[in-house]
Amino acid sequence: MESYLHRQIHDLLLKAREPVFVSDERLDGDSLGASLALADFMASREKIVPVYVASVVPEQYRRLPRAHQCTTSLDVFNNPEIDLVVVFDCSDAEFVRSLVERIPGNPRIVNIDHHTTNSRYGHVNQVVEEAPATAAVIHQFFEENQIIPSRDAATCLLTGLCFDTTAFSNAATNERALDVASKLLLCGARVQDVIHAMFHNRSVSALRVWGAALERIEEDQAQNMISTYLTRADIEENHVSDDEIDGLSNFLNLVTDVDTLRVFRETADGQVKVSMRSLTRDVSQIAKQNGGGGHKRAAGYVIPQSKLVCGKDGCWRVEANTLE
Ligand SMILES: [Mn+2]
Repeated sequence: MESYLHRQIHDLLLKAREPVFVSDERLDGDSLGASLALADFMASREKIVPVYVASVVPEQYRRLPRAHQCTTSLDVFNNPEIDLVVVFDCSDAEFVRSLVERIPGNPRIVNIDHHTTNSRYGHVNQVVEEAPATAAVIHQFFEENQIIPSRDAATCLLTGLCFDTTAFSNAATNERALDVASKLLLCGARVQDVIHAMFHNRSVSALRVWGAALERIEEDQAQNMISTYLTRADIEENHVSDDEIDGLSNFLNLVTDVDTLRVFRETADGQVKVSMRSLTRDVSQIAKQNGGGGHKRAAGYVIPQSKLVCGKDGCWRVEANTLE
């Protein structure tokens, strides 16, 4: 089935007159790397495809090949000629629907992903749950269609793979991840560019904010779980962006010896975002029950209209935001 779908997607891409690519709403190394690698393939076929991103490309990814093709402008959908929309690494059907309904025509939707919570919202759904990253699914697309990725495409795919596996260290790292990585290296993927994008991008201020989070870790020994908290004040007083805070849960997952961890963080729009990582629990179920999504071992959700409060006992909790 996967092979058939990869050939079908290849046909759709080559026949499309006005394709548009869409990266997941929560832009990360995988959603971006996967979409830019396929944008590179399209460029090799003389087609420059716009890649819609919901927020500006974070600084560390701006040097990725084809990053200049990303746009945050919703005007890109206001084109009746659009006949194909390819969505990368996105399990949120509602986000895709809100974008597609802006298109005056009736395009085909191709959904390429690896999240277990993906609802298969496309006309064509290439959702490979065992894949360590959407970038690995795109690599499979290249192989099935006998296309050798360019050096640029291989660099984008290796970025996605390294991001989702936290450089081959987390639970998503399977044999397939290492196999794909070795093939990408043979295609000339620039490892140093990938390492730079992944690790060499935290400011001292961001580390201070991480420090606050490390200091507040609460341990629940019975549950073999730790939790920590970051408020808006932590983030804003240190003048760091949300992009710089991302990665804290992956970092904790890399270095702690506990089974499960949760990072609670207040967002700019008055919600609390919860990121979870676990070695043995299926946290995607918890995320799903709370309206979020993700993978078995890495998932998250948001608690609407809420804030974080530290009680007199020194313990943090989530409280409903009341109108002041
Ligand atoms: Mn991914």
